[in-house]
Amino acid sequence: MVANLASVRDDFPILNQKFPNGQPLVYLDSGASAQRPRAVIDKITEVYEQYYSNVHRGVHQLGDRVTTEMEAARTRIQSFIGAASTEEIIFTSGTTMSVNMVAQTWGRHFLKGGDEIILNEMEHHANFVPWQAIARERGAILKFIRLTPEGRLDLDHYQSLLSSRTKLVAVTGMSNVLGTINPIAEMAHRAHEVGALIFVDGAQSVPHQPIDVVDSEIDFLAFSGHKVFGPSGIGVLYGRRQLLENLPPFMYGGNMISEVHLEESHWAGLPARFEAGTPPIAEAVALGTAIEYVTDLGFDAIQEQEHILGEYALQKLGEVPGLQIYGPQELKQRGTIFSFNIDGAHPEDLATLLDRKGIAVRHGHHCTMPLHQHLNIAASVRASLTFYNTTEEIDALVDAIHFARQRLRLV
Ligand code: 7TS
Repeated sequence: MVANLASVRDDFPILNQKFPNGQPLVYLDSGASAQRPRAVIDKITEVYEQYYSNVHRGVHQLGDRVTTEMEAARTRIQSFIGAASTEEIIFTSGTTMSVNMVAQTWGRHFLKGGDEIILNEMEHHANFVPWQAIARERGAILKFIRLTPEGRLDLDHYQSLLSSRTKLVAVTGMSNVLGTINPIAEMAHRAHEVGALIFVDGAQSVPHQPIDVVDSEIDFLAFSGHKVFGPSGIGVLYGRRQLLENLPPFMYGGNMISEVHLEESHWAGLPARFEAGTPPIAEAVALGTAIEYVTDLGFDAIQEQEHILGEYALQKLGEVPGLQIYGPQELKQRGTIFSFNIDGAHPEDLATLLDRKGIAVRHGHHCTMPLHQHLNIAASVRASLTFYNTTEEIDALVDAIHFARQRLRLV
């Protein structure tokens, strides 16, 4: 591990456990949900033990303190993603809600029949189905950027799809299956040249790469707390202020209004207009702690460690007979998400046998059915790594794969 990450595993209590059979946990499923450091767990306890109450309501001291803490989290998130203002940071329940929020507000308000939305087959269903649904409702048309054989977006094809009919490009920063890192700034620039907006699904990219929404010209960005070492049930929607100001509310109720009369109501300003009801309070506060943790580690150190892991995983997995890794084979175009199949092995059998050795991986379609259809496979096994993983864990994965191959009589 790189120097300043040497003790990082000790920050994550769950990682240092052994199963009843004595096997240590090898957690290779951070793409589904990452683990959280002690600081985040402690922060949640601190909220509940010391100042829990509702936010943005009473004048009492607890309410004041918890509101200050939640707004401090918002400020941290703002500077973490380079947003111009805290008013552009909306707490949601996660990426899925963030996408639905924009699809249901922007989409319903601005999309007309014949307008086009550009998607692609590597998107997670969360950044796919909401657009499909609103497009159908509004009579808009979906266009799909072709994937290259190695699982990257074909940018020439993207360019050919862009026109004055394009209203939105929805794209993931990093594929949750192929690991592909998409050229967001370049894509945003091209979208803006035809007057379209770009919606970036940062669920997988935000935990691994620095992002600057202003420099990269991102209009909307979504990400989830639980994948960025924070709590589940909380996430973020970033929207450029001018866009958010022109959107109708998503949900109606408390906190999002300025005045309510019997026949009509008026909406609060940003970000409250999009935060109806009581939010996940401790989760929002602790998301700020998770962001602080990542910021303190620094993306230089995180990426250095992930580079070591990525090179090692590509090499070691590549040596396993009959194993095919999907997505770019070169690390500079991908993150540390490795989905694979082994000739003759069913992914579920493989994942089950790996679990016997204490290895936690995911199998299935990973909520990317169009991608699996494109790859002509029903399912895959996925090992997703992050900075707290080690090369020893990759060795353990490979050993367990050999064990599975024997059990499945592939050797
Ligand atoms: N977008 C991407 C790229 C994702 O990987 C996921 C979750 C989501 C959106 C949805 O995030 P949520 O927090 O709202 O659920 N991906 C995965 C996964 O790959 N395995 O489990 C969840």
